[in-house]
Amino acid sequence: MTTSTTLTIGELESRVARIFERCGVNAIAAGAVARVITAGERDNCKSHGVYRIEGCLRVLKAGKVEPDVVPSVAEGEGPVLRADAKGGYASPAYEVARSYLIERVKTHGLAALVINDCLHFSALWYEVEDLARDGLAAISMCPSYAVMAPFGGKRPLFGTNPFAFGWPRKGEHPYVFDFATSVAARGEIEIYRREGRSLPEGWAVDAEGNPTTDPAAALEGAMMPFGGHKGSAIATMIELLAGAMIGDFMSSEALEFMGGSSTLLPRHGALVLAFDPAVLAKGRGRDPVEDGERLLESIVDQGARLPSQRRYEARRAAERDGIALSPQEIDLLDRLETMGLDAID
Ligand code: NDP
Ligand code: PYC
Repeated sequence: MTTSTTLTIGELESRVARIFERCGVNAIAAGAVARVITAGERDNCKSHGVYRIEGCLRVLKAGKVEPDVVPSVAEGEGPVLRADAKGGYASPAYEVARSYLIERVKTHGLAALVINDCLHFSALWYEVEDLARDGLAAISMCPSYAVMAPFGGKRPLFGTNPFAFGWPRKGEHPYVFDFATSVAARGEIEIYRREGRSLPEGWAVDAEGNPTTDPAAALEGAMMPFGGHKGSAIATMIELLAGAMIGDFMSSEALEFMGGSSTLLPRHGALVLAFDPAVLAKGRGRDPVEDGERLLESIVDQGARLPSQRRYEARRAAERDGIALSPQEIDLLDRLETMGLDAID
């Protein structure tokens, strides 16, 4: 019989931070990475929770992410804020830049945070929800590494290119959606492989371009965009805005940088756009957040659920009951904590 072990959110976060520090990551970065991974597990986003630790450390062992850098934010006053992650993980760069970003949005009504040269492994809802809690509307996007074919094609070109949006609400959790522009996140396919399950039809083609439901063949072949030509176009936009436009890698270059292997997490840039609704609606005599509220309530009134509702429910449960981890997950944490990078293949 398999019995799970329950940790509090704080206990899990401390364990994850200790693992990263044990592997040579400085305390600032280890704390930021632990927060985002723990938040993923807390909200039952399994593909970006504890599961991600091994991937993050594999890149570290391969020497493709810098463990001991402190991200910097370029000086200036304009609406474009540039953070240099210096080859480290993306989460510390976001944490270092967030208060500057909010200040710029308050000054200009809108601002863009450009993060360059980061190892991005996390769920994007984390940042847009955080900004929406400060009363801002926010959009976040990044390329990844070339594992997805364009609609009508069969060869990997785009990343799974996630896109997230956050909107502030009064007295409620922010409205947040966040999805990969592939049919599913790559992390999901890896979890199917690990669990020996077949993929649903239409998620991927194998290396010869034939449709496959075998996760291993899918990982060797190409994933498909969601929504056919529509997802493909959004993925293209993300390559352009959060790759070419910010002077950073697009997904094919990110894959090349990793030596062509999609077993390592990708290094590239990221773009976060934030808006102050009160400034953009100024002089119109309307409250955009209240107007938004009417829309969101009308969605729920029809019996539909809002995106992130599942996540917020999982969070409430985790805050009340803790986070249950499987024996395999606990074993992984134990091994990483005692052996550090020696526990990574
Ligand atoms: P999902 O398909 O699991 O979820 C997409 C969104 O739709 C979520 O906001 C989800 O909310 C919402 N949703 C799901 N079902 C419904 C429903 N019935 N009604 C209303 N809303 C619904 O996401 P993906 O698998 O595409 O992506 C998973 C994660 O992977 C994302 O967090 C993404 O950022 C991350 N990712 C990160 C990458 C990176 O490079 N860093 C690359 C690719 C993906 P809820 O969560 O509440 O179900
Ligand atoms: O799940 O597709 C994914 C992913 C790629 C990089 C980080 N997550």
